[in-house]
Amino acid sequence: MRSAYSWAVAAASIAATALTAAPAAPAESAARSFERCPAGHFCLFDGYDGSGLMASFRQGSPNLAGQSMDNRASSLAHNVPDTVWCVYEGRNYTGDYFRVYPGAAGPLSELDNAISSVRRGECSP
Ligand SMILES: [Ca+2]
Repeated sequence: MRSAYSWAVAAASIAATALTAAPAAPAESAARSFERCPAGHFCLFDGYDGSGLMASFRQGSPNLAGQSMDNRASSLAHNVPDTVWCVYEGRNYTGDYFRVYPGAAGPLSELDNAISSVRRGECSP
């Protein structure tokens, strides 16, 4: 059985983040947040709120163990314009998955500490 989850709250989440990031956000807080994810990258974080270890991608990874992020990501940030990304429970883009839309930033609820691969583009089971 496969299931797909959409990222419904993404737009609201990134909007709130952008507001709090305004001019004089302390460096300490910025370093722990989703804004660490560079433009043009898709990022995974160990912590729920963009904190902890971060792995950033331009194309993806078939095995997140290579980025020390296997079964570890608890939140994500999607800073790639105009491109859907897909995260998978299994290695090599297998198992449960969900698609992530541009601008998304927030905690992983369904696949918390369970993602093992991720790639740019539409989900293809
Ligand atoms: Ca985690």
